[in-house]
Amino acid sequence: MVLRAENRTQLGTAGRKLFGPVLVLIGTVPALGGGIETILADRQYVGTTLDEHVGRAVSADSELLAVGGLDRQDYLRWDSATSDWVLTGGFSGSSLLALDFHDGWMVTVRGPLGAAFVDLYSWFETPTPTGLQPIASAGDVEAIAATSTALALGRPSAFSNSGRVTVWNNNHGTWEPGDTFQLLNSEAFGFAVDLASDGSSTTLAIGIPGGTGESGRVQVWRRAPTWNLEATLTAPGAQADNDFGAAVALDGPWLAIGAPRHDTSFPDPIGVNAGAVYLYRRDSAGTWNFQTVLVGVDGDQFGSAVALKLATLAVGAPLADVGPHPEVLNAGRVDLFRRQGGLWGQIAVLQGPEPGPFDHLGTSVTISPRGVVAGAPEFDGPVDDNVGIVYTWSNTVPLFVDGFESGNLFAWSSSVP
Ligand SMILES: [Ca+2]
Ligand SMILES: [Ca+2]
Ligand SMILES: [Ca+2]
Repeated sequence: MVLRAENRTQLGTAGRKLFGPVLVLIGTVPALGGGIETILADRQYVGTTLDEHVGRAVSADSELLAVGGLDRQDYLRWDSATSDWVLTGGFSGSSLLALDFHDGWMVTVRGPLGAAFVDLYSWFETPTPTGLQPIASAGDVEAIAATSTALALGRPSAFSNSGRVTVWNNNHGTWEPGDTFQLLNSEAFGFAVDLASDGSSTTLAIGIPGGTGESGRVQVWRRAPTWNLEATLTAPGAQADNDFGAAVALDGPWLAIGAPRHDTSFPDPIGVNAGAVYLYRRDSAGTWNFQTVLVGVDGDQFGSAVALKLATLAVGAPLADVGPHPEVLNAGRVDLFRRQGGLWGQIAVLQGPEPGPFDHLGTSVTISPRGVVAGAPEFDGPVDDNVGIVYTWSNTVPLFVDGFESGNLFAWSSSVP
């Protein structure tokens, strides 16, 4: 089964655009209905200075939104009194490579170029260093994932043509170095990582998009209680230079893998680097089975970023042209899919209110119970270029999900505040 990412876009009335280091409410989001609709962002958070590239990285849960730029990291906290995100802290003078936040723990990579280090925080009212950092001291961490019990750091260029992924474990509040994963003679090992924990086991996905002329792979490891390689996945009909594994996202038994340089012969006969996202599902025997593939259109690089949570998949296509009249070149977009009965279908296209050429929306994307968040790090401000911007689309993620996979999204077995 092949589902095509719908390319139809329809811009509505442009929202009010304000600039400055505040999260600005710019509109309201319509309720989700049937069919594919275009949803414009309801809030935006804009960079302020030249080449700040705000939105290179984003991470969020229900209480905290973390925004990364080239020389800046900002943290916004959900204020239930005003029902809005409020800026509560940040860092500057650092070159952020990646960040993630989970279950009260936040890990960021920052530091001057060439000497980045990893910071680990517990988060209550303010970001509080644990006193254990830096937990890595190298300028080569490019991917991170975090849960309350484990961290994974991807260092794809750490060791020439090999790369490494290191795991740190939370031992009753003390973070300790754990196992190291490495694959010799494999380019870009650890370019993307994700972790999922279900209490008794931890799953680690390692993206290996490969080098020139190679097709990518993804390793899936499971710790219960020792690490076991459950699968090495390649795209069905794998092509060279598809970058399969450039983005990975785990959620329960589901794994989404981005291949942003996948070429399509259909629907576009010259769909060079249209991009694709492959979905796999783990069965009770521990086998990861290919389920479906979602594809972009010519040059979109659909699948450059993926987020998977709450039966929802958000896919960044940063080189998508959005329009319709005339199309804005490489403004980028985010496509939103929902799972129902084990099948995935597109429900929405997410855009900013005023897409600009080469904004690259969808370079980063994350899913919070409060909605989808995505970055357009080459967005131009009124004065300076490439200040970057982060958008939120509230109420685009279901609060209630059937955790037993029956497919009935309205029969809830868990709730997320
Ligand atoms: Ca290609
Ligand atoms: Ca394009
Ligand atoms: Ca720009």
